[in-house]
Amino acid sequence: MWRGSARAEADDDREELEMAISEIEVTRGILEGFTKDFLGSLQSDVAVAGGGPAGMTCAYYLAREGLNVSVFERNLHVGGGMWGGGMLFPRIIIQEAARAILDEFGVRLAEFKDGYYVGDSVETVSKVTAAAVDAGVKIWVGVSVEDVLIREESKITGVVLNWRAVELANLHVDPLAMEAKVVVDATGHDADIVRTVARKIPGCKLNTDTGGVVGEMPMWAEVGEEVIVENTREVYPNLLVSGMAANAVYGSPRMGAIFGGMFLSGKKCAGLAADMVKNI
Ligand code: 48F
Repeated sequence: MWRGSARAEADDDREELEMAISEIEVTRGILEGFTKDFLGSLQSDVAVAGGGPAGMTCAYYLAREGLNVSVFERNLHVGGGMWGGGMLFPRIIIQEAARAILDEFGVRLAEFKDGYYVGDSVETVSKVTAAAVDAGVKIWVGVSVEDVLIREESKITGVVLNWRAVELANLHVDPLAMEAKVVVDATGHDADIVRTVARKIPGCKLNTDTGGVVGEMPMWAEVGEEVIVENTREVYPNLLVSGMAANAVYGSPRMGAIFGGMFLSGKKCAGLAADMVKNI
């Protein structure tokens, strides 16, 4: 019965497919669609570097408030460290404190021990991504944030972008730039953007105990999760740090495949960024 109706539908689809197809129109659609969206993001409220759990959560809450927010992800997919779960077992662990955020994304979690929940990595990435896109986040994949825009008063005013493919091929190609009132470093363990700022701005003093990037400590999940929200801060004028990058910058431990802190950090970061945008 089902197979029969599926076949009938497939026949209908095939008939509908019988139209003249122009490669030029395919090309036009891609270029025009991309250019329109790219121009719409040229002067945004918040630019988020990194599309892992922290960056995507941050972007989602900002877009939900009606802000213009872009996520730049150097891979061809968002999700960061979620896909691989723990040691390639595609499951992530969430603790009670972060459950409400995952519920908001519609991710199904199973409690396997008091306060510990397990979620499917693929489902989590997919639903977080869908929620972010539906909220209005613009996601740019295959794009690396290679630098920041800086102005006299030592403020970060945007991001400098290039294709990841250009980076990998080691080609000498000058980048393009996008303006943003606030930039978020959600690049994970590398804390790529904060490190770039520390390296390139003469006499740069970050808002850390040492004035520089302290560096990540070895794994201690309980402490890492406890301090990550506090570490989610403005580390340099107009530059916030979220997720594992926050622990790396402030010298706190990593935590492995427990992800609650990443979502909580992303949500806190959205609140900080929204306040900063309002006050600019
Ligand atoms: O690594 P990632 O998932 O960071 P996160 O959101 O979450 C950390 C967890 O995945 C895990 C953990 C759980 O306890 O410790 O590691 O803090 O996502 C960071 C994303 O940033 C991208 C990178 O490809 C990854 O998807 N990224 C890194 N540098 C750049 C970048 C860059 N310069 N430009 C664009 N994307």
